[in-house]
Amino acid sequence: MRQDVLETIDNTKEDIRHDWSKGEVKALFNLPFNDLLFWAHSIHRKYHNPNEIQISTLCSIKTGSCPENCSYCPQSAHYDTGLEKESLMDVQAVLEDAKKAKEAGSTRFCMGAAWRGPSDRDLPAVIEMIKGVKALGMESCVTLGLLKQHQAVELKEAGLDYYNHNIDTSEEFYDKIITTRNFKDRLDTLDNVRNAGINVCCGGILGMGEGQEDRGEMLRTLANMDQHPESVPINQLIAISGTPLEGQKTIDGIDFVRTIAAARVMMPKSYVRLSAGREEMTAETQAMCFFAGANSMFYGEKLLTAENPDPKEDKALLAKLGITAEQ
Ligand code: SAM
Ligand code: DTB
Ligand code: SF4
Repeated sequence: MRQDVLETIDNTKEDIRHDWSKGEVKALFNLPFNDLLFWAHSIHRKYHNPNEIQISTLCSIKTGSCPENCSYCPQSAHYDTGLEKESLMDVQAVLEDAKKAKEAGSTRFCMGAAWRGPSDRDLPAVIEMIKGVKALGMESCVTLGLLKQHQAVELKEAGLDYYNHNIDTSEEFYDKIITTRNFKDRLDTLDNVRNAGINVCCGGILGMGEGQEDRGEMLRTLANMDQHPESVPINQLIAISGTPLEGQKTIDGIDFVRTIAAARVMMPKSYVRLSAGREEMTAETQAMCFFAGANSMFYGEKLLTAENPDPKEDKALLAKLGITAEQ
């Protein structure tokens, strides 16, 4: 590492750390782009195969009419986004989608529900879905909103592998985006998930009008947890018509890649997922994200309700880059 880089950041420390200071993270983001990319890619190669990525597929098991007011979300009942609301999907229909995802090469099936949190009477059906996905030989993931401790334990007993629950942004910026719950509510759920022994999937969204410092602080919250989230989804905002963020300008591609690189440096062993927003990204930006340390993505025509790139195009992109899907 170049001497002037060493002067701003003590990278003689261990790679896996939980004590990032605000100043260190700022300095990391302020590194010349090539220095940051070189560092991130070196860490990436040390802990992962740089030519392999993990593939997940999403399924919206309960769509729309969510009581929360997340400013980015098409599923919030607070905004008119023209989305058809639906009741909880039938277990068999979910498992048919999971089977198709497996046949297409996906190893993890992630089921999302537009709830503030599940009610105890919703859980038995979700548990059947988790068991069915496991029986297909896939990893299971659910994202159901705020979760109580006893609910997390029930999901673990059902065999759940991952729970997705994003902090979305920095604590400082949080109330500019959501006011129906606070940052601490999210952290409490993450504790409940961790205590139940479920793998944590937690990340955020870039391009909501936050600054570079907010991006750094979001990653600092994740990296300073006692255990890093096993999976860190980084979404680029999809500005949905009807939501308060509909007019938001797309984040600069270099700033996006910079954040992926910082996530890789700060959480060396985690899977960093290039998540929502790939539809609007060039192939070059995505390639740079993979170089910077992204090693997972959502595959399939749809995310939860929004469009994802055509699977054929994704296959062609990965083939062009010589990247294969992890089995
Ligand atoms: N209701 C649950 C919750 O909020 O945890 C689960 C589903 S929610 C749709 C999952 C995540 O999707 C959000 O935390 C957010 O990070 C991401 N997301 C939602 N809408 C998005 C958008 N328009 N652009 C980018 N990411 C989005
Ligand atoms: C995550 O971080 N991104 C995914 C998943 N976790 C659940 C969801 C993206 C949703 C994008 C908007 C939509 O499809 O409705
Ligand atoms: Fe509801 Fe989740 Fe959308 Fe927020 S992000 S409105 S909690 S579905």
